[in-house]
Amino acid sequence: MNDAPIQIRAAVAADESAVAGLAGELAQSFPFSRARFEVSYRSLLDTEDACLLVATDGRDYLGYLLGFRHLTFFANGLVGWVEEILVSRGQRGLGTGRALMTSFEQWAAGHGCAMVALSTRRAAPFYRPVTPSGQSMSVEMTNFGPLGWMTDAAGYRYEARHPITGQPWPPIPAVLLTLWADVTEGGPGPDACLVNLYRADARMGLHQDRDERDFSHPVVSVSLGDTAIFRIGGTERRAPTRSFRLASGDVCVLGGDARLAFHGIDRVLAGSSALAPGGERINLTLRRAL
Ligand code: MD3
Ligand code: FE
Repeated sequence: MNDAPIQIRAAVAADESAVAGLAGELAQSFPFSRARFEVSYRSLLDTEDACLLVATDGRDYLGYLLGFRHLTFFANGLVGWVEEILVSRGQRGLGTGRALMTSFEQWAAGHGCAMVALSTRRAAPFYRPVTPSGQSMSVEMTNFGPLGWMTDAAGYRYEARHPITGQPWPPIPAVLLTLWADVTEGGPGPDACLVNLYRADARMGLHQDRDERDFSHPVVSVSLGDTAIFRIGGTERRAPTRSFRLASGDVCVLGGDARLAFHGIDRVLAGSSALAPGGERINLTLRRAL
């Protein structure tokens, strides 16, 4: 293990073989062709609107990023687009991907781009869950982590796979694991992270979170995008409730007596944040399911 700092730089001709090795790791939809790679690599190095970055630790190649800038109507001009980003197996979770993205964001900003976007084709898509009573929820959901919360006709539970794609949930992002460690008092880390998406008129009725095995572990919630009107009461449904606003960036730790409190989202104030254009709120809840 080499813990030399990660270096990001523009790729040069001499990086060709190393990048070919990495690109072969990423290829899934099309069989990798070394001959075609060579032609593309050389052409990309001479393309003004292309940005090819390599990450190294001074000894090994850790990953690469291939991005472009192009004109659009929706952003009134140039946007940056990440076409390919790969961190070598065995080098993941160490910040290389973040460093590549940060460098590309700097390149894009310096080349007149209004924003940077990337494809999430293999990410776990949001879906609309159905309650055991057959009601479709207004909140859309997906999960990160070894386990994800879900509901369907068979009931509320944690599952290892996405109910629509059958794929394992993507890993919990490292920043969220760090956040959990920072705001909780030791104990095991989260094994599930429910992601709730509130678009126009979505809400969540008053409920308790009790599908986890051990209620002594807290739930940590992160709110992003539009502000929500959050309601929380006592451990009995009929107990009085109080309302709070949950704004973008707010983090709540629900532990102790609050862990089994009834709570819900009455409504979302559309347009209160510019984070998610078009009026959206995302809430992430980190949990220990097992
Ligand atoms: C209080 N989510 O996913 S987050 C949920 O904003 C959920 O999407 C809401 O309730 C949302 O189950 C509220 C704040 C929160 C999360 C978990 C709690 C409050 C909680 C668990 C126990 C008590
Ligand atoms: Fe809840």
